[in-house]
Amino acid sequence: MTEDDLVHPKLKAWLKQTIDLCGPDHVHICDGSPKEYATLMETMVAKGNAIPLPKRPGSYLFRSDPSDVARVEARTFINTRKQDDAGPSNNWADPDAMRATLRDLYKDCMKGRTLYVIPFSMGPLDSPLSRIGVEITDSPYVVVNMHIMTRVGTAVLQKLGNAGAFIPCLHSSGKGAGNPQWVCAPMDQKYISHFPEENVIASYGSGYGGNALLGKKCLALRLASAMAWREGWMAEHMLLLRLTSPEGKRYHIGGAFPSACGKTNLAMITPTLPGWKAECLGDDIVWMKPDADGRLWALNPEAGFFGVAPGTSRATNPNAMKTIEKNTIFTNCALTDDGDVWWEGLDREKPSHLTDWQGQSWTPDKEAPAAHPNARFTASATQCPILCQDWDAPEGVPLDAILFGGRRAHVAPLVTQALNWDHGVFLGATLASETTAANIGAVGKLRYDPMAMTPFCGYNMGDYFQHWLTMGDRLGTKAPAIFYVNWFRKGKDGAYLWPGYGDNCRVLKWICDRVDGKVGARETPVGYLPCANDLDLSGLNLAPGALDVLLDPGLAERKEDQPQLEAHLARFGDRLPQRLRQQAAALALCLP
Ligand code: GTP
Ligand code: SPV
Ligand code: MN
Repeated sequence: MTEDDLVHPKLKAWLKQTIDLCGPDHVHICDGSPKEYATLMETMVAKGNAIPLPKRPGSYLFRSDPSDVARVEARTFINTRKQDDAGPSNNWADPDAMRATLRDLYKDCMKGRTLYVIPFSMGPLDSPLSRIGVEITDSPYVVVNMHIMTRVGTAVLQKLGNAGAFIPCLHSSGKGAGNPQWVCAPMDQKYISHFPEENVIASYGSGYGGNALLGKKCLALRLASAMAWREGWMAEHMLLLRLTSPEGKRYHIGGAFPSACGKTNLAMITPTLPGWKAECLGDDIVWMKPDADGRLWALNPEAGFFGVAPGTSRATNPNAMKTIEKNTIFTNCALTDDGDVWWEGLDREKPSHLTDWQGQSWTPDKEAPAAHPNARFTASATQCPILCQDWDAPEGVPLDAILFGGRRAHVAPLVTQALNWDHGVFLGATLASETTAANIGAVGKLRYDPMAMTPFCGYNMGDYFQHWLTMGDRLGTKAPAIFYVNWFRKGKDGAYLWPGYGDNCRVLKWICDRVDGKVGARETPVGYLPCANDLDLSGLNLAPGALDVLLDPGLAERKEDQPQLEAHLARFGDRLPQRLRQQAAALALCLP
């Protein structure tokens, strides 16, 4: 297929304009076929960009430039006409000024390269919730990743016809001659730019993950959250799973945790409690819409997993390990001498010799990790052994519970249930978590990350809070129950108090039983907490005293946190809903 075969006048015009601006040598319209994927991989192997992994059929390792290893929140922009509409949690730029800046950068940026046109759908093609995007990129690495992460190809163009709506997503790795293995621009020239008022994305200068695979965070979260606000649905940074009890009752649970805080792991959980069965529907993004009866239906718009490699092992996440046995793209993992990938926390002894993520010889005496902490795998959802058969049902699945959670060494208990929807929104709005390597910046620093959406909300977060409240009003008694979880509480010795992973099903069981009104809890100012004997801890050996800490509402510590919490909420000024002010005031009154 060539440009001339395109029948959509708007798409054709945008492509022509982009060719004129970026000046590529060739143009390739992607059909999404396995042959296209294989050909691109062969070319990248020939150039030394992709390293075939003989131990894993159809799998390849890529190494990024050492400066381009994660999302770049500091270079991510929401361009609205009024700055206040982007809100205090986003970097803002005037749309016209941003367009001018980008035009200069994009000018002839694809000289000597091929321009790829990727028609893709977020969500199954037959779903009313789905949205179509077209990504133009000069990175073949992006093309192969998009093949896995989204639904790419000719069927998408057919659905578009000659008048269908699509979201233009322009990406270039940037001019820089620098690293022949991985092109990218210097930090101050990277722009991950969003125009929510026009539904346009423009990304320049980074080839990594969410900066470059524009269907993911840029479309399915930043633009989609703004669309959802305008149109009465929700786009959230959530995993989605189905849990079936020993009695055969199904529960659908969505969970919003910040980046690298456990969504993929919970989405693929292997429950340690006998009789409980988990099935994965999605690990990063959920789109949700209420039906006429007031139930909230949830759908994963992606088609693959772009998961954190370090920490993934047969012990912690056997389902992910099976998912990535073949046909997987690995980025910034270490390479073993016999041609397999390796990372810190993999269920094996440290090899005596590796090639690290930067291509250097590595031995265990080295201090630096062999894999980058944000090393990732890209694998098709269909390879997950516990993928739920309804994962691509066009209407989604009805949601029973929503979890918020983060990485918090102190304060936050193992689990609390919100007292009601408003209180749940308050728990989400005050989610605090220690930062991770998923963004370029400080790691381990506590920050407020409302609903795990700080980097992904495409509009004023005060309005976003109001949207959550409004959705609750609409859902009424059918609204999912809201919980706050923390797998990461630490003891005095700095070790995790809770085993996590498969044992998190003990918390999920309590959650399901709460949804059914079957199990006890005690009411505290921060929500309903299980009493020790409300949790099924059979067969678990917690350290002495650990449970007391895990189930402590942490009121004294919260008192210390109160000034920061108030400052966090105050940032949203008069866009902070009155109902959340009331929640904060109610909590303050209850603290010692
Ligand atoms: P993004 O893809 O960045 O959005 O991350 P995510 O939320 O999907 O996080 P993921 O499940 O990949 O987990 C990130 C890291 O946290 C990995 O190193 C995991 O091993 C670790 N982790 C996940 N769940 C648990 C848990 O229950 N307990 C502990 N201690 N660590 C966990
Ligand atoms: C995250 O950072 O939340 C991710 C990885 O899921 S990325 O796609 O790079 O955003
Ligand atoms: Mn994520």
